[in-house]
Amino acid sequence: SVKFDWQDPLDSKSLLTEEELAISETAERYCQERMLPRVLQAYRDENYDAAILSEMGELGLLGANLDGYGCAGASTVASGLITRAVERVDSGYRSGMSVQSSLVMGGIHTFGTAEQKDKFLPGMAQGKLLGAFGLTEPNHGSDPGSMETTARPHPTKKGYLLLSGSKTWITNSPIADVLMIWAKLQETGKIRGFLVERKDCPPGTLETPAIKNKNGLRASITGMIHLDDCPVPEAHMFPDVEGLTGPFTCLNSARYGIALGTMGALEDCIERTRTYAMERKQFKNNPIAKYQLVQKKLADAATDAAYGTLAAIQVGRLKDEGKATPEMISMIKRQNCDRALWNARVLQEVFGGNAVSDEYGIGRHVANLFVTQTYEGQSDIHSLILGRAITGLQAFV
Ligand code: TGC
Ligand code: FAD
Repeated sequence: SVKFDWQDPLDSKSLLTEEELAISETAERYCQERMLPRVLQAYRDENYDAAILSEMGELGLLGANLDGYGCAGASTVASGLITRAVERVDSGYRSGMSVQSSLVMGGIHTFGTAEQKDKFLPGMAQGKLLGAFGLTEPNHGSDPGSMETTARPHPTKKGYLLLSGSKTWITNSPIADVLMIWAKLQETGKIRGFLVERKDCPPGTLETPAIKNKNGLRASITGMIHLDDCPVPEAHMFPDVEGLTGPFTCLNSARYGIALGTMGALEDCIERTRTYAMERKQFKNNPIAKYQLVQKKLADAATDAAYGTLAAIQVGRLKDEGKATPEMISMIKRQNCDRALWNARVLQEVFGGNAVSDEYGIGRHVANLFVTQTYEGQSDIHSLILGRAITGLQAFV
């Protein structure tokens, strides 16, 4: 007879292919066996272990939905199942891989020349070459179209441009070998994408200081990027893409990964809360899991995780068929991040005073999930993207 499975209430597994199930299993095993044991200390020390990316590379988990260059060529849903496995452990670890896989590798794969792809993608797929994605600036976050970073022709060196400006809140920037920088061509004012290689930057032209003392996403490394007349060969500019379409196309993939990823974090919150509530006894030796108010919290969270997962699988399928719109991705990114954060905050209550101890893990997810609601388009910005699509009226300005 068919039984209700509280860990997969709407049987999302039945929608997955054999290959997707196998990739998901490999990712879950790696994350639980190799990542989970180090996350608490990493979070306490605010220390990102870059070896994680090379370990994931060895397992074929980076850029998994890309074809060629040592990538697995799997489906969009498969890549989302990997982010879900990683984010079940920690959103910061998922951040490190989202930037590598979706933003930087995905951008090079979509917009790069044959030479750029050959040069960067195989090393990035192995996690030996690390990437960062520089869009946000100190004065322009939700509105990247107003960016101030510029690229001007090199006055003396033919075939080179000079990049100047600052980017902030950039995941992986302090450790990245390749920095994808979005800047306006001084001549045209149009946004273009550049691949800056740290090893080729003369001293003083590229600085990437870490941003320390974060109160969320502490297992991920975040920093700034300062460019001071940093020379970059014209051959490292994406040849054809112009305007915000470039960075936003990369963001479509990364936002998709976050939508399924946050469901992993929420599922971990549910599992931790259920375990705790079954063991913790109050009032006549009853487990607190027996009380209706606690059960409602678990029911709400399990429902949101199940709905969010199904919606993300549907959008992933449409994406592979070329039928997904950016608004669909805004919808699942916004909804899944918001519901994961809301439920995690409510489930935290079940732990009573112990919620304050980092050993229970729930507080770490709550702090991380605030960040997921903020980056790659804050939820209210996604509301406005949806509102514009619904009414035809834009409310940004
Ligand atoms: P708008 O007029 O809407 O669009 C400008 C041009 O861009 C095109 N476009 C898209 N193309 C592909 N995919 C999308 N999702 C696209 N959205 C827009 C659009 O067609 C247009 O093209 P064209 O040819 O007509 O010029 O531009 P706007 O300036 O009015 O934009 C407004 C808004 C709010 C939608 C946009 O600026 C926005 O999404 N803001 C949020 C910023 C954001 O998401 N930043 C993310 C930074 S990266 C990051 O956070 C990484 S964290 C990673 C981690 O650690 O996991
Ligand atoms: P602001 O744009 O100043 O927004 C502040 C508030 O105002 C938000 O609530 C927003 O919704 C609201 N708001 C703004 N405009 C409007 C409007 N028109 N109507 C209504 N409300 C509005 N960026 C990168 O480029 N690469 C990265 O790798 C990266 N990694 C990150 C890692 C971390 C840990 C964090 C915290 C951020 C990262 N970001 C990265 C930056 C992130 O994308 C931005 O923080 C985000 O886009 C919001 O921009 P902002 O912080 O400047 O906020």
